Amino acid sequence: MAAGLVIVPTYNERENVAALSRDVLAASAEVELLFVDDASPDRTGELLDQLAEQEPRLAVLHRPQKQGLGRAYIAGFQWALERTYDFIFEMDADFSHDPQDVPKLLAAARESDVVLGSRYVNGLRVINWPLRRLILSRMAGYYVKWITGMPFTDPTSGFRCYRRAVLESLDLERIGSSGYSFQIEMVHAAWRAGFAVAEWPITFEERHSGASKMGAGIVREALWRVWNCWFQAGCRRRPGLPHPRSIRAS
Ligand SMILES: Nc1nc2c(ncn2[C@@H]2O[C@H](COP(=O)(O)OP(=O)(O)OP(=O)(O)O)[C@@H](O)[C@H]2O)c(=O)[nH]1
Ligand SMILES: [Mg+2]
Repeated sequence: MAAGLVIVPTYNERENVAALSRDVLAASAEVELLFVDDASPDRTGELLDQLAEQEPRLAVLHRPQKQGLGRAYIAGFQWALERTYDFIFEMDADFSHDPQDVPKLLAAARESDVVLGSRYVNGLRVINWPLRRLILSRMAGYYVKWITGMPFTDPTSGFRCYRRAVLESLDLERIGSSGYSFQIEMVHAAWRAGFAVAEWPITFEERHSGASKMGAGIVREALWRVWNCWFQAGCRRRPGLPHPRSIRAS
């Protein structure tokens, strides 16, 4: 079995999945792919089943209804932990994340517990995004830093890699977010537990095709979830002591 599993949640991504899976699997021989589809009305799930029949490095998890990105990832993480993968990635289906970055994140994850693909570390690398999306994303980063104390520039990034020990150690059932704030909650849980989190520069591009699922509800959820993170951390704004299973402890 490969060292890494790239988990890609999908909802109406029919135009993207074939090319994405081809490019990710070609970019790194060390990873396999898991798509988690929430019964997409455009029948992305059926197409994925056809792709999986032809490609042994590709698997599909079907869920009966749309339950948000967070729930899809938790199901994907559990699937990964039932197998032997050491590095577990999150990645969007819409080509906002460059498949060529997968081996780079994997290399960085060998030196850290969590690697966040960051659009804003050492400069700004976002292509074709409307200004209001960019402002929202940057504001989210500052808001998270201000409330939780986490020093990362891009805590909402959806392109990242976790070392297996991190996902095994966190109580995944306690991660309550369904939308974007899932990304914030996950990195906060790892940081608070004392895992080493690194940021790795990535270039992010507006989706090539298909529609965004971003909406006001996702922003509202993130606004209060960040306060909830802080509260659950005992109102502390510091990282935890190094976790015994952290790479720093070995
Ligand atoms: N399984 C599943 N996947 C989802 C759900 N919502 C979003 N996704 C997937 O999560 C990834 C990110 O969603 P996007 O719609 O690209 O959201 P976004 O990146 O914030 O929006 P854009 O920047 O406009 O693309 C994509 O691969 C989506 O197909 C969901 O409820 N269930
Ligand atoms: Mg997107």
